[in-house]
Amino acid sequence: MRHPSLIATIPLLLVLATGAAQAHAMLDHAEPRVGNKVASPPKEVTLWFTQKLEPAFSTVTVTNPAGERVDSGKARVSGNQMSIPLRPGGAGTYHVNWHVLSVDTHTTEGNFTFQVGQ
Ligand SMILES: [Cu+2]
Repeated sequence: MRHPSLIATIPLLLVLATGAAQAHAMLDHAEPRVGNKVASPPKEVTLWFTQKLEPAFSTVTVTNPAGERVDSGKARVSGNQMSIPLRPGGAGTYHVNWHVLSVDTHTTEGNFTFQVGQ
């Protein structure tokens, strides 16, 4: 009966795999800062990640308070940094959605908001 010891090994492997997964590119910080309020609409949004990104498979979209896309559609990726120009979109809550492929070949995605107004 060797099965019980084999089964006992599987949870350990899962724990090790999860530990490795934490090396994925996660959002480290952003400008405008996550959840923050800025006085006027920013000209671009910049995101910094915990790992270098693959430019061809990393995207970010930004919508204004009316739900309209205000990003240029063309993100610039340099190392662990991704920026995208914005056109003005009024006051209120902006939504940023990002989807990136890191150099370790894992994809991650997430979103955050920032506020524009006085
Ligand atoms: Cu990873």
